[in-house]
Amino acid sequence: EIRLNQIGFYPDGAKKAIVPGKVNGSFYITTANLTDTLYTGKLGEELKSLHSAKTTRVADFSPLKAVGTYVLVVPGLGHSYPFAIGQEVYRDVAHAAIKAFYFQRASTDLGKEHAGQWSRPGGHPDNKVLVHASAASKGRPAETIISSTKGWYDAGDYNKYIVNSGITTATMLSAYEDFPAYFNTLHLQLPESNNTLPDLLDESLWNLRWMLTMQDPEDGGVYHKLTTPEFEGMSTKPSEANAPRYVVKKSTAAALNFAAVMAQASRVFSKYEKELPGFADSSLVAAKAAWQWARKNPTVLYDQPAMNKQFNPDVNTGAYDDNDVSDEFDWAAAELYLTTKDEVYYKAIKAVPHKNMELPSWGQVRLLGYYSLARHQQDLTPAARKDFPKLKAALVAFADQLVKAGEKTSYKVPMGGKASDFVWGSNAVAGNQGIALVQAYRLTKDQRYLNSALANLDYLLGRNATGYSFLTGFGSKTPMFPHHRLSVSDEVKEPVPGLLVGGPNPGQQDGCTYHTKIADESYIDEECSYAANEIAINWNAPFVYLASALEAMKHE
Ligand code: 9MR
Repeated sequence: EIRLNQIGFYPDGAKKAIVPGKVNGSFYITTANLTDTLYTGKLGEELKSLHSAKTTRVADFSPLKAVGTYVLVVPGLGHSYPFAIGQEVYRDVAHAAIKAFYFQRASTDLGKEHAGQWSRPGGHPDNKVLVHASAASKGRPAETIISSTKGWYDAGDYNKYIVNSGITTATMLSAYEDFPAYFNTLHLQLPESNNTLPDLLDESLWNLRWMLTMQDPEDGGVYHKLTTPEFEGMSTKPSEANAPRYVVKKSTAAALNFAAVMAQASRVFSKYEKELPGFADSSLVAAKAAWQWARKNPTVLYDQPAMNKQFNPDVNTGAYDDNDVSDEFDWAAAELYLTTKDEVYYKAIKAVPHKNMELPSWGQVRLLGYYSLARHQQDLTPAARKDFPKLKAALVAFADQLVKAGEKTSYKVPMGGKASDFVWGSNAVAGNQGIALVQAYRLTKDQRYLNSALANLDYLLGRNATGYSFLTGFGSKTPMFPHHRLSVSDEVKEPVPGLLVGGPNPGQQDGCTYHTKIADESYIDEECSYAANEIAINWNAPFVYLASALEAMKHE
């Protein structure tokens, strides 16, 4: 019943655990074998928040700074899982969350030396993919065979979706742009680790190379996804999956998402011309062509049921259907502007800042462009420089709301401040809030933002109503049965490590048996549960950003 970050805490960082409101009095931090008491504290006042069923109290032991492994003891309740206090305490989770992308790679064997017990023969070569009737063009009529290899599997399924892999890749590239020194020395045991590119960029390239194949060279349009018509069986191994794969319908969202990511990639990889000759240039050409296509086709929304009425075969996999692409336009324009410095793109952004400041998610990407403008604030041209003070104020105000929310939740974390935080993939909400807070910290150097970001990492690693550390393989109580075909179909008991499950979601769209409807407890560790216990690349990436940012800033 004691909820805390099951990995641990920085010596000089805040250290809080949450206990049920029913207990009161003193608490103790002792050595893991319970023999020596290092700290005694008093539990805080009883807390109740809107979206939580139980009352809580905080056990704050921030003054304890000695490096070691401990437990927290509450008389009458028992003791917590062991946790560490140490420098670089999130190093391993940060590394594992990036390495998880390697495990998600399509079209390749994973060798023992890189994947350990999760090594596996490759699957989904995707060198013979069919053009779906919905995606046919003059140069590529229906059933044309194209090659579209590599990329990451999206989630627990084996399909590849541009919109979702776009925000994911952008989040990884943004982590690199914000903390290059940290990532330049990071070594992850990837097949490419011996080349001169940083491992994070090598991993990102695996998906960028795939994304580039998703553009129709004839007109610059971008297919929405590459997929089997139906999801494959839960126990199908990649090497045994042989259902035909299609590229499906070009969409405005896919084109803009692609344009944004390719523009950012061009910027990032321009420093690696020697290693990747021509890559930065061709990425920018591709980005511009996709942007032009979207300008000519601004309202081609992805509507799967409507598509299925018109074209064969029916496609019933993830839709990533977004009815409003105005934020995608803004994001693509911002990235193209920053890479080219051409104000034509900047002027294509509707208003900076827009009144709709929404937390990033696969369908809501406006702030990604704002973060990029902020990280390149030194290089802005006059039009953008003029808007920047207002943009900065808006980003800081956005983070202020999160800090405020964190003062009111019963877990004292920004996550859960609003009922709508507990959506499908709520753990990505926590991660993306963390990114917004890190951005505000970078703009202000105000420690409150960093403390709140860290509180959300605490949430993800155990300081939450479920008591789970949501990253597979890390923590004492951690998901063992994610809705993840790679983990289900292999012979290994432990799931693939470093993957963030979706998290509490009272929507319960999977129809599995949950124990409760209460928002922050609506989670089960069962394979059945794709609405709370699937893993997904767009949930992992904000975790990568958040954990890496905290580690990186330790060294700044
Ligand atoms: O993450 C997506 C979530 O926001 C949507 O509500 C949900 C239903 O459309 O789909 C989720 O994405 C899934 C995708 O469609 C297919 N691969 C697995 C994804 C994670 O569950």
